[in-house]
Amino acid sequence: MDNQNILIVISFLFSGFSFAQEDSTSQKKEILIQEVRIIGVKFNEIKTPDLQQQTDKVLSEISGVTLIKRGNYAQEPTIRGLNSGQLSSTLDGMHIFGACTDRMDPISSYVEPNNLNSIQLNLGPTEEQSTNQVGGGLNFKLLKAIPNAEKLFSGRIGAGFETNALAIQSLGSLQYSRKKWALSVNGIFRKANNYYAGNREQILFSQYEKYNVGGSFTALLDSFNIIHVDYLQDNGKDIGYPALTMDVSFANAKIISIGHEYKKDSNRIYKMESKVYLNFIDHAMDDTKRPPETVPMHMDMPGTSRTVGFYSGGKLRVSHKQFIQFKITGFQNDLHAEMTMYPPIGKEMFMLTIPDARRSVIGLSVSDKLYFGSNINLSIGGRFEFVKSEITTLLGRQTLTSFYNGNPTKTNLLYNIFIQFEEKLGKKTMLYFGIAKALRNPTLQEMYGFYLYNRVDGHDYLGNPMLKTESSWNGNLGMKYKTSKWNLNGQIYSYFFKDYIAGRVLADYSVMTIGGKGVKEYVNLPSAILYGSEFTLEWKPIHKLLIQSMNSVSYAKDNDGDALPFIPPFKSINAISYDLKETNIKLESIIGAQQKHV
Ligand SMILES: [Cu+2]
Repeated sequence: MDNQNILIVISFLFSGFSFAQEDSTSQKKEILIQEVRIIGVKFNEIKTPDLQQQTDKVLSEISGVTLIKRGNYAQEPTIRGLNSGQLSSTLDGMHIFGACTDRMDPISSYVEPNNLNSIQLNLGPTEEQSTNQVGGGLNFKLLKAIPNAEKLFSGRIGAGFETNALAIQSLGSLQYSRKKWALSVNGIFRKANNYYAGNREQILFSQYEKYNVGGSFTALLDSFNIIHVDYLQDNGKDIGYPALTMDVSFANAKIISIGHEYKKDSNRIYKMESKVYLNFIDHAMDDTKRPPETVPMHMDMPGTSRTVGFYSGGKLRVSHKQFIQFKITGFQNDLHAEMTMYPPIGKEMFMLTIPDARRSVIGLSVSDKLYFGSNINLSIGGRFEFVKSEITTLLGRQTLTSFYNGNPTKTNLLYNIFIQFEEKLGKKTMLYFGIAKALRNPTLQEMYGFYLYNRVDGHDYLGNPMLKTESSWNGNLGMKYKTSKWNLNGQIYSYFFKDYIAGRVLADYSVMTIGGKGVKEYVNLPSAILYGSEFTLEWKPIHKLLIQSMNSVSYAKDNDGDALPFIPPFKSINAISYDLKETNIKLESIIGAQQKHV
């Protein structure tokens, strides 16, 4: 380890007038969790009681998730090294796409633990999938207002301080709960200065400031029908990205949804859930705060992303040993990104970097869960999806003609299938394995992007409307062991890709970005392989003491034996925590090996 860093986090959370916890007598109520719950498919449930943490910190504690850091803000989650277009990120089932061309704004940067009830992780196709992806995804479940709570008013306030970056945060939430309806609001403010790396070196341009507010309204129409209206707004400003050549002047998200829920245990279709939603993301990069000698030419680079969508799905009980789950999802996403360059001499230059691209998706997922005896269960399912990608403006089509002359509108039919098997071997041990085939469409950036600079390899990327879908065969095998004191889980996995999407150098193109090494175009590589392993351990030697260890390693190469990008090497997170009445003390260490296969 080159860098060692000790960070002291002090946070206070007062929830003197706390929420009602659980009411098992009424089927109308749900369990409200003050902690953020992390639910991973095939993983154990972890609870993080500290709502002051950044969402990134919560994500970093999930086995299988690794974050790409470009600064102290908006880290990009990857799942087993699979990233960006290979994953789906949803908020309460809603599709949202970042507006940044440099991946500065993953969806996780627009939500706070204060907004959330739980985080779901899917490792590949599962019954929870809402779009076709090869690498699974994350779903952030929002906290909802609960009618008929124990107290009319309830809430909490908190404040925190971190020694590194002199970061402050303050948060609050309030719920007003009547018999038939409830309203809750929550908010958080964060501000941080530059942080210090391990050797007390100040990392310039790592500051940030943000506020986030959420509102939730719930109404019980009758004993079986519930209406939800949710609103979330996240405004970040003056955010530094020390790993990139530009910062962000603002990154704003507005997310609104109206949903309906139906639950009746005695019915064959015992659960139905539907939602319509709209979200808008507005992002602007900023190079004006950097020293002039590092900015050869000033540029304005704003971008927007707008998504409208819906979903509707339910659960059906065929018998007490067979359950069918189904869901229709549809959405339309519009991306626009532009760049204006101001050369020291001469006229300014304007261009579209994402030339008004639109994606429309409609798909159906169906899965069937079967129980054989009390020890074996089997899940089998699939998804079919129709995707249309197009350019919506004349200026956009003109931009595209500089590197592609065919018809930019492309349609695709995608599918995936999975089968997952679980068997209990005795009372304490469970064996599981599964196999899945998944397809994904190239992203709008991969299809239509125009000179999108990637700092990691120093190349400008050109989109390729002729890209084929990427496909993967994925297998996993694991074992769980659980007693009152021990909880162990080990798993191995592999992904065999066909038509893996990656950049290939275009030799006779000149760079747009000053200082760039060259231009790359997205192509389909014939094949690639990714494999790895995860191991988690929890040990509770005495009631209040918990020792945890999370370990993961992965390896990936393409058909030429070259490394795939962003694959995490060995990582180990070890923690010891102790409960002292109302106080929890936790010591944690994170160790990462060096990635030598690049
Ligand atoms: Cu950006």
